[in-house]
Amino acid sequence: GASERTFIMVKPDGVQRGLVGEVLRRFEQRGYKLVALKMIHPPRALLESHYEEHKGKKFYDPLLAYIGSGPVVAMVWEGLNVITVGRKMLGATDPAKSDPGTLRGDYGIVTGRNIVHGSDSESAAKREIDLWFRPDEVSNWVHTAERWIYE
Ligand code: YYY
Ligand code: MG
Repeated sequence: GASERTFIMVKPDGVQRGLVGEVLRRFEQRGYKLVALKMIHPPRALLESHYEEHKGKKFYDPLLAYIGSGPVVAMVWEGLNVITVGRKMLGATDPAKSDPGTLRGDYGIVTGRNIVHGSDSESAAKREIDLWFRPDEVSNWVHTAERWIYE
């Protein structure tokens, strides 16, 4: 929908490689509205909850070690179809299968260092936003450029 929201996170490799600005720039310049943003070194319990669907898989332990290895930049973006379009802007889970022009396709090489996370469905987006942000950390500001972005 028009005021759909998604959870996007620059992973520790993206932070270390100086890609925070690049991720922000792409969503901002596309026309999406940034409604929440913070840097956080995620505690283990938060990551267990965030990645609960992957518990028991062979990549689960390395995944939690990787995402817990340093600060991440967590954000919430709002706009028309931002969940689906955001996933397209990220590219495929495996950067080798991501098209050039996507974040993972431009900056990543392997799945285990794929720079950025994005919610994959409406239910995941809601769950992840509620997990990472308190309601008072999300800003309901008026995006005055909206009339030049939407018809
Ligand atoms: O949603 P997305 O991040 O694109 O992929 P998921 O299948 O949800 O996996 C989450 C995360 O786990 C992925 O971004 C990297 C890591 N991972 C992995 O290291 N190896 C795999 N075979 C699959 C996923
Ligand atoms: Mg996923």
